Amino acid sequence: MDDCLFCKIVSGKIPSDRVFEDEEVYAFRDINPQAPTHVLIIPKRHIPSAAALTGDDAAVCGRLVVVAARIAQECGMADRGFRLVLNSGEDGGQSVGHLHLHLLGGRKLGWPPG
Ligand code: DGP
Repeated sequence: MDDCLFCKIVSGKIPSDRVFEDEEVYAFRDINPQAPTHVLIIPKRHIPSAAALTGDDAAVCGRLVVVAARIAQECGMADRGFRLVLNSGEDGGQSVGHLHLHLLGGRKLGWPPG
């Protein structure tokens, strides 16, 4: 997708602070961190949102979660805990139209979300 911000990050047209990359998944630090550790884990293939997911996306979605857990372990957050967030659509607070899983940790997180 030529006009997608996160596709441009995956292709390197827009710089990012990369944390992890494989054939399917890219992870990078959020530009506006909401916690001491705030990483976005995204599929390299353009998927607009959680609302657009189909059965064909099951494997890559599982991969996003596994990569997030691995990053959490590497950042030393596995014992104290962390949060995975997937915002979808306007009411869900999604501001970038490319599926992304937030990994947040390094502080006590409040609940419920705003
Ligand atoms: P959401 O609101 O769930 O759609 O989250 C989008 C996140 O993307 C938000 O936390 C800020 C982050 N973000 C937006 N633009 C950029 C960017 O250019 N670089 C990086 N690293 N993060 C971005």
